[in-house]
Amino acid sequence: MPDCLVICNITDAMHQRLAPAFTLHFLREIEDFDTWAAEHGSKVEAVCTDGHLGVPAHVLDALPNLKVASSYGVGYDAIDTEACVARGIKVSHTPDVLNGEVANTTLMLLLTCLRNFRHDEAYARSGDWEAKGNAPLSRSPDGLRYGILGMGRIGQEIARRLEVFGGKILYHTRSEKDVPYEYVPVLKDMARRADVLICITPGGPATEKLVDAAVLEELGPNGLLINVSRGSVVDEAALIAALEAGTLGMAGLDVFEREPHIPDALKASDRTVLLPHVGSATLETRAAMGNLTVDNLLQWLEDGSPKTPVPECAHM
Ligand code: NAP
Ligand code: 8YV
Repeated sequence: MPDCLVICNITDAMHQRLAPAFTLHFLREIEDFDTWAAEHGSKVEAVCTDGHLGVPAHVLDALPNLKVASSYGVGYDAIDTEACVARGIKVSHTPDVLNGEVANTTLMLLLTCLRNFRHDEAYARSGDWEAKGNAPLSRSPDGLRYGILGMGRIGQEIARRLEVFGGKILYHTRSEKDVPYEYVPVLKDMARRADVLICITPGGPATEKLVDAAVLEELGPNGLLINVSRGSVVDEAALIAALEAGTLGMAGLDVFEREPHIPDALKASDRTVLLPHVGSATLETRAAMGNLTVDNLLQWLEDGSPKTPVPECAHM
């Protein structure tokens, strides 16, 4: 049986399917990685990881015969695909099975912000309703202008759900898509025209700080930023400054620059709703992602090709 290094936490279901096919090594159980790698590193042909941990450079370097890296998540910015392709390592991820769930999370985050449910829940629970009267009014999602940054698998699922609000849906990507929404070639222009800006691009250098101080300024004092992509896509310092100055209305965030760290300024602000990167985190969706992560490794065992390689590895 080939050896597989498991970098991330895996579920029992994943473990049960992997154990008969691979000799499993768990990174979290290895006390001294260098000593372990000197003895076992050359035997390892597969790794199982996730979108947060990726494959750290020192791990990649210590596995000279690595052939496949299966990641439990769709975003793979934590994996150096260029280095993997150069070494002939096939990288796979879990597209599509989480589209609906991440879109659901996005809408819930958006509605929680607009309708001020964080405040209202505390108001009801604390007895303030009885003591002080009705809670303040909030904003309707109906008829707003929604700007979506990223119109891929998940962006399109978010757009479809937003249609029920009967507003205008704009999007910005590098290339125009075949979708029934208005393409806006310049991000700043879209931010100026939108009430809500939703980020759902991949992370990595190509999207780093795409949402900067200038974009946030265009979104404006009544604007709402929703980030469910990666923390790196938004300039967090500029976001904090805009929220503190009141030049941006509000932010709903599922992702952060240095996860799991969340800056105190974002935690203290009453203009934020914060989630601990739970876009896909339901039992059902994580089971589907876990199955696909394992399918990728098992299919690689069978015919040398994972089922859902990342685009950079599709030709290999
Ligand atoms: P996808 O199908 O590859 O779509 C990505 C979209 O982003 C495409 O429309 C792409 O269009 C656009 N894009 C890429 N680079 C861009 C750039 N520099 N400027 C503007 N647009 C750009 O990916 P997906 O499956 O929808 O997933 C998107 C991302 O969501 C993942 O990579 C991950 O980071 C994030 N995610 C987060 C969670 C969570 O739990 N919060 C869960 C799942 C996924 P162009 O190529 O034409 O630019
Ligand atoms: C996961 C995600 O939380 O799929 C992604 O890109 O961000 C989330 O679904 C993450 O990958 C950890 O596995």
